[in-house]
Amino acid sequence: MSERVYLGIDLGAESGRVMAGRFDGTRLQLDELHRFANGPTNIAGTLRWNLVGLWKEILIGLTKAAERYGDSIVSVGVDTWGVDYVLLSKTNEVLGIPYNYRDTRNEGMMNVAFSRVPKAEIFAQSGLQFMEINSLYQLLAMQKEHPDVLAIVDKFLMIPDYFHWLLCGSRVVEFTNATTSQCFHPTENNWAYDMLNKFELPTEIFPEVVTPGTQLGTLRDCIMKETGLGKIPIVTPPTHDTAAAVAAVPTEHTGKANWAYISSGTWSLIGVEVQDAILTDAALKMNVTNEGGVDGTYRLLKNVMGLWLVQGCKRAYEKQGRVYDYAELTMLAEEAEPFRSLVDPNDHPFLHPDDMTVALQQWCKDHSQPVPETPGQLVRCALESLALKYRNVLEGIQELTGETVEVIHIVGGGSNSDLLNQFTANACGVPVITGPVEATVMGNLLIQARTAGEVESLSEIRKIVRQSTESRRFEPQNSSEWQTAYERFCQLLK
Ligand code: LRH
Repeated sequence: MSERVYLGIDLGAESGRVMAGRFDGTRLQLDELHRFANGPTNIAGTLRWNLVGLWKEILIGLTKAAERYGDSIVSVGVDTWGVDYVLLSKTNEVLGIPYNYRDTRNEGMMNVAFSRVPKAEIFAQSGLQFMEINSLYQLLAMQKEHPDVLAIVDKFLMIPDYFHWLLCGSRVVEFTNATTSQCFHPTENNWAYDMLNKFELPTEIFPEVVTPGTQLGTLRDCIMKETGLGKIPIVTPPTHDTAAAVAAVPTEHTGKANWAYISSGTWSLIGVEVQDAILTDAALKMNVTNEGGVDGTYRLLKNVMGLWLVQGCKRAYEKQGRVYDYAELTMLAEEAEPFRSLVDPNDHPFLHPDDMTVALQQWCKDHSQPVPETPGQLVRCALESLALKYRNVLEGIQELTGETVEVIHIVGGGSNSDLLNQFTANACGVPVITGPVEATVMGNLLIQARTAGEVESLSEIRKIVRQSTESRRFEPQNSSEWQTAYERFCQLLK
């Protein structure tokens, strides 16, 4: 079969890329066409996304795609992080500069929400873990601070949906990302209208929800002209990056929750794939989430703060003029004393501190532990704490499903950290299989290939990923030291 090319626009909180996937029917090979930086911009003390800047970079990437692959290009689709959104007026003007989920307007909004609709009811109608970053609390903050803007909103789109609108004019929300909003009902397969009404949010702004793999339209004429691309279809992938990554986990298991995944990057999303959302009291108590996946599956998972902790340390040192790359920080961590100090990575002070090193140090001080001083001590503290948190989350998830996890697949950029891979195997006591680093993009592209009729099923997608990439295996070591550390860690969790 001749090669066909799919384009994936993959935006992360730190960087974005336009990627091409060349598919020969058996293997998918990736080409990075254009990479660019991303991050929040401070606008009068608030954190916003520069979507116009990102769009400009995307157009550069699409132009390169047209130059390199021309008529072989089959379709294009966008994935990004979850929870954030764009509001459109009736005439498609963007209302307000879209917020970044770490903006402080969300602080305290969960408690405001619980005073209006009981927590258990919100969980029953959304199936989501309670995090102040969720779109629901962002919308409630907006209802409080900018009711005038909310009053003229015509459509709520999530970030990837907005880029799909830019590409082809569609005004729909894709299912997997809709489920990150905490506004989507986990069993009715529609927006949680009853709950939204109770919050007096305008329910008519929530558009039609489409499943991953839907063709949304074809490229706007003006973009064909600007980039040199043809009238290609816009096909929505699982637009939530984590959903796309989970679709591309190279597991051979099907149907059972006996394998876990960690989609590892700025966040670590750790969980299992289940066939239906788990909405029990125990799930509510554990504060786990049911996010939508491909083919009606659910991702029963929890957000762990992830490599954000290390990225924050790196940034803090840079501000002081001390520049380290990740390899150096990892080497220093490897040399540092084990289990000197541990933190709960999900504690609020780590969500958006001014200086991550100070936040980690303060936490250790507050919990009567030795204060990590050197870069090695700080990064070791972060990585060991992440691995221990993974175990803690997995124990809860196994209780909920009643199934034992036999292997953990780590995918995404974080799977490049061998130290964290080994710590994860040690802490959790099961083998870890790593890769692909590019799971999100692969999930994005292979769902497009399925829409084009080149791939049949989710298990075939995973087989193609196995055929296209190498994985590595880490066996658990030092089990008694990690057991002692875990007992100490559990004492530190609130
Ligand atoms: C990871 C991610 C995660 C969300 C967060 C906002 O990139 O999509 O799944 O919770 O960003």
